[in-house]
Amino acid sequence: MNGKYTFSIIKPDAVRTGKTGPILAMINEAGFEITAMKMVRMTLDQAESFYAVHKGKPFYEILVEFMTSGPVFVMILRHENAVEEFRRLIGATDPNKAEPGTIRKLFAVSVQMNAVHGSDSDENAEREANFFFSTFERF
Ligand code: IDP
Ligand code: MG
Repeated sequence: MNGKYTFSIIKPDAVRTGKTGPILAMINEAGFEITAMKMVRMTLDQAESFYAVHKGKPFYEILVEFMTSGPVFVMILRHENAVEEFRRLIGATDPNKAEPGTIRKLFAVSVQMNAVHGSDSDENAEREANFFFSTFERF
């Protein structure tokens, strides 16, 4: 896993509480280049499809509900070894287990409302980027 791109979402909790700016600043300071970005309100269909790998897990339905509860920022980020480096920057899924100084440690309010999404593999980064962006929207 050493691709140059990853895909991220600033989740509804963080957008709603005005954390978009501080999170983008951290992403920039960590050396990631934003190569695509837009604000969207995910439909139920989109959220179900985006999180289809989690279908059947106990948190799936509330996750889908949460992710459609307000607008999010979706983006494609470029960096050497992007997937792994970005996962390091955001920290563990559960903010209580996230390293100090990570985005989730600083901005997440719970395991569910954990401020940001980051792809977990190059394959998923590509799939998730294509889910939201056409080639004309990528720079
Ligand atoms: P990740 O976002 O760190 O890759 P995943 O296991 O892929 O974590 O889970 C996707 C998202 O589902 C998490 O970011 C979080 O919002 C939510 N989630 C995961 N586990 C739980 C849980 O145990 N309770 C509630 N929500 C969860
Ligand atoms: Mg995941």
